[in-house]
Amino acid sequence: SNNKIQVEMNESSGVATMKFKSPPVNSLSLDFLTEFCISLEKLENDRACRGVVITSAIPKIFSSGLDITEMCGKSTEHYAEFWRAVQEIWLRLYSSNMVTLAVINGSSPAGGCLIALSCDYRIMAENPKYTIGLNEAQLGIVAPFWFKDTFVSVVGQRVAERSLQLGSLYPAPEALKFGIVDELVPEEKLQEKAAAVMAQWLALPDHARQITKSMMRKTVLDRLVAHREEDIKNFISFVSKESIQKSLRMYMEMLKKKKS
Ligand code: CO8
Repeated sequence: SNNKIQVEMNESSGVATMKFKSPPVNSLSLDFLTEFCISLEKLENDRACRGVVITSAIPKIFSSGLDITEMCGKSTEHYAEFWRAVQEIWLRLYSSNMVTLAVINGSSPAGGCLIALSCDYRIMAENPKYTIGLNEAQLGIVAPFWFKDTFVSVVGQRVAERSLQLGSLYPAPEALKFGIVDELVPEEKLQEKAAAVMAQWLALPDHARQITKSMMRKTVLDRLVAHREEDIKNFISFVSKESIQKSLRMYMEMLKKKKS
């Protein structure tokens, strides 16, 4: 499948726009993550592309995070393949040489929040109905150390510690207050603002910005690279526990009930 993410390249500005379009909620399935990786790699290798805007083509939702069905009732081999893909997209995005800008035009829980946190800058639609955060604890699961590291590097130890323990999902105004996002903009102004922010970041020479970025992010990246196989093993043993399977099933049930 090759249609879950739309990529448009603006040759004159050197900025690509990546739009998530995987109904109903842009959940990060194995297929989605694979396509995301390929799209990102293509842009990374395109010398004409200096920046990428990551946003959603689905109203009200940026991304609902990892596809929970990929973590329920599957084989050990499947869990390993899925988790490797989650690691891969984070490693690529967090270490990207391009300027990465998250334009968060809807709710962005858990893995969706991780994608946004991994960018260089975040602007969010000014709508208190849209929430963002690492809510893993609410599902009875634990955000992996590199989710935590990424979060700490954006908001600091105290906000990360409290938010992770409570699994807090913050409405946009609170997300701004706690530094999870950098700016709020009325939804209809998001594109205009994104172009202005990109222009500001691209006004500098690439090499100085790239070296600075990699200096800032190296420790956090190296920690996963050094423990990648161990992290996959941990994920498999955690997600295979009957108690965790039960928590995930109950959470999916809760989502379905909330509907009616
Ligand atoms: N995965 C799979 N299916 C999902 C997910 C998801 N993350 N989110 C929603 N869906 C499904 C719903 O079950 C529903 O299915 P159906 O139509 O069959 O009933 C459909 O998508 C539409 O969902 P909603 O009706 O809930 O749509 P709304 O527009 O009302 O709400 C939300 C959208 C806000 C995104 C809402 O669906 C929601 O809160 N989803 C759950 C988000 C969430 O908590 N994600 C966490 C995933 S875990 C993660 O990303 C990190 C895990 C780290 C690993 C830890 C080690 C084990």
